[in-house]
Amino acid sequence: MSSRSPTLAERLATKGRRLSEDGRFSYEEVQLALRNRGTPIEALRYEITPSGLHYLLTHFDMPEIDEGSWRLEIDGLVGRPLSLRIEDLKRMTGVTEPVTMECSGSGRAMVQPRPVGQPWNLDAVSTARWTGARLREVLEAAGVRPGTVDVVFWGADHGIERGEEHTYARSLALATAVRDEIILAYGMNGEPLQPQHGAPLRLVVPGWYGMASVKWLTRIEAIDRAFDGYQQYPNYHYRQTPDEPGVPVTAIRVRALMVPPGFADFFTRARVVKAGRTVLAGRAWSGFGVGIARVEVGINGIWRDAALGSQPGRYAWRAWRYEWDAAPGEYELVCRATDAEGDAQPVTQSWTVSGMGNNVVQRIQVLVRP
Ligand SMILES: Nc1nc2c(c(=O)[nH]1)N[C@H]1C(S)=C(S)[C@@H](COP(=O)(O)O)O[C@H]1N2
Ligand SMILES: [Mo]
Repeated sequence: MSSRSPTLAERLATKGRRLSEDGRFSYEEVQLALRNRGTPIEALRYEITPSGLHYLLTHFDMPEIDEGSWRLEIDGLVGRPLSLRIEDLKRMTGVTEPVTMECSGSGRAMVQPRPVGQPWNLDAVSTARWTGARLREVLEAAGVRPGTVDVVFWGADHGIERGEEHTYARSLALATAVRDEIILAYGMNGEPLQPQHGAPLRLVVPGWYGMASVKWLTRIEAIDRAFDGYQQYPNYHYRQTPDEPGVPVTAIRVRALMVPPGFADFFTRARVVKAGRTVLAGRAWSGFGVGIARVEVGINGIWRDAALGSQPGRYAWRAWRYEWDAAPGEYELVCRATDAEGDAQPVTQSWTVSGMGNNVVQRIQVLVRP
């Protein structure tokens, strides 16, 4: 039997997602982790994440866009196709909304066996104040025609993912696309949108996992069928086996995170806390604008309710805190959120082929010293 190593063309045509065989992180995963950074978990302190600390997830390269000649085309099943400049969008009714965005892959690095891909720990979540025009107003101006099923949002970035060459694009069903909260954003935290977050214009779909919020928008297309571009299908589906159709990834799943107390060990991130009164604090959120009903803190297996605090907007996270009288010893701290619809975070992790939607509780190892 002759064996030769695959050519580059063969490697680029490889489909499907691999599982890590030995649990070790590969060079490619480290490379992705460096390109797509998370928010340092202590930045949960800020109700609005400073822009430079907002997590990033870019599948391919940031595209090169000349903002002078850039246009947003609105076409397909519309009565009046439009070609808009940023100034045209700025003349429409402006909205600013704080939105918590989370990547559906957050938590993937903790899944066993681990699906190989962007190896997020728990750091792919941030909150920004997005400013822009309402998508609804733009769709009304273009006159979306009857028979429209999906509205497709085309980015400017192009590449190959698991053997499929495509331009990044996602769709929303028409009934979703016309919802008031969806923003065509040209501003972030009071400043112009930066290149890594999709300048000059991105979609922001509050309450959905981040993949829906298409960056570097160039075209909005109304079509008479369900869109089946790679990032819509097969990607972003929950599956137990690679061959099943799966369930689309949509709403952010309920989660609470805690700012790790005390100080860190550089390598393990384990914590050292001085005995006495210690404030445990963090933020909790859920998808589709569903509020947070409860946050519990587990201290070596004993659960207590945390106090809920401020929430800057319907689609943004909510603060919580708990005062812990820490006695010397070794602890595992856990936090768990329940939303207003009764969905609670699992204490043991779920598994999917893609490692998406893993909202298992965070666990922090703490040494309390006298
Ligand atoms: N055009 C385009 N839009 C995109 C992506 C992308 O790679 N290309 N990544 C998506 C994913 S998976 C996430 S989680 C969010 C991340 O947005 P951010 O990088 O501004 O935090 O953007 C989404 N929009
Ligand atoms: Mo994502």
